[in-house]
Amino acid sequence: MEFIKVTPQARPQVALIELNRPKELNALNLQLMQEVAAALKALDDNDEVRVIVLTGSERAFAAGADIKQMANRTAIDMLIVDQFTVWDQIRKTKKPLIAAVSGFALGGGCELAMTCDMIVASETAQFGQPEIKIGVMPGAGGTQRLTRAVGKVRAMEMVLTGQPIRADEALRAGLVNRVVPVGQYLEEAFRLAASIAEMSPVAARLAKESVNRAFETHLDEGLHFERKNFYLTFASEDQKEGMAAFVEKRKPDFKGR
Ligand code: DAK
Repeated sequence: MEFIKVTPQARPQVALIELNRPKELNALNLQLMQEVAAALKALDDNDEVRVIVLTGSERAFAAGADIKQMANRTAIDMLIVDQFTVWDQIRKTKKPLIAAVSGFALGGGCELAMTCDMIVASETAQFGQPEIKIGVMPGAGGTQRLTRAVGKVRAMEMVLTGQPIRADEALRAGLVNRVVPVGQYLEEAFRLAASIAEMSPVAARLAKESVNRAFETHLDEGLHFERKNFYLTFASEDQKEGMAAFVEKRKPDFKGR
C-alpha cells in the first residue's frame, strides 16, 4: 500500500485505515481509492475485526479527488477509468465504518466521509462540495447523501456556492455524530468503535444493512426488510447468548456466530 496505512488491530477488534498522501492533503487519486477498497475488503473478511475507522491527517481528511489527475481528462476517459466501481466497493463494506475527520473534507473527501456509516469530527473539520468552483459538480454522492443528511436548502447552498460548513454547523445539521477538540477526534472514534465492537457482529451487520435500506426504498418495503433481518438474528448464537446474559445478569460474550 503506497497511499494508505492499515492497522488491523489498532484497538481490540477495531481496525484503522489512514489516508497517507500528506503533501497533497490526501487528494484521492485512483490508486489511493483502490487501496482503500482493497483494505476494506480484507478487513471485512478478517474475523478478528468488528469495526473499521477511516481517517486522514489532522490538517486534512481529504481535499477531494485529485484535480491534477483529472484536469485533462475527457468524458470518455472518465467513463473508461470508471471510478464508480471502486466507490461502489467501498459503499458495500459490511462492517460498521466510522470516519474520523479533521481539517478539510472537501469534494470527494466529504463524499468519502459520507459513504461511511458515522462521522466523528474534530473542531477544525470543514465539510464542503467545492466542485462548482472548478467548473464541475459532485460526482460521488455529494448531491444525494449530503441532501439526505442536511436537507435541501443547506445542500443546495453548499453545492451551488462551494462554501464549506464548519464542524459545529455540520453537527447541528446532522451530518456528523459528534465534534471534539482536535487532539481527541481519533480517540473518540475509537471509543465509539469499541462500544459497537462489544455488540453482536451478526446483529450489527444486519442492523447496518437495514438502516441503509431506509435510504433506498419506501417505508413498507423497508419495514419488511427490517422484519426479515430481525427474524434472522434469532438464527444466531449471539441472540441466545445476548438474551441468556440479560437473564443471568452478566455481560454477553458475542462470537459473531
Ligand atoms: N487535488 C490535487 N491536489 C490537491 C488537491 C486536490 N483536490 N487539494 C490540494 N492539493 C494539493 C495542492 O495542489 C498543493 O500541492 P502543491 O502545489 O504544493 O504541489 C497541496 O495539496 C497543498 O494545498 P494548498 O497549497 O492549496 O493548501 P492550502 O492550505 O492553501 O489550501 C485547500 C487547502 C484544501 C483549501 C486547497 O488546496 C483546495 O482548494 N483544494 C482543492 C479542493 C477541491 O476543489 N476539492 C474538490 C476536487 S473535485 C468521482 C468521485 C469523486 C469525485 C468526482 C468523481 N467519480 C466516482 C467519478 C470528486 C471530485 C472532487 O473532489
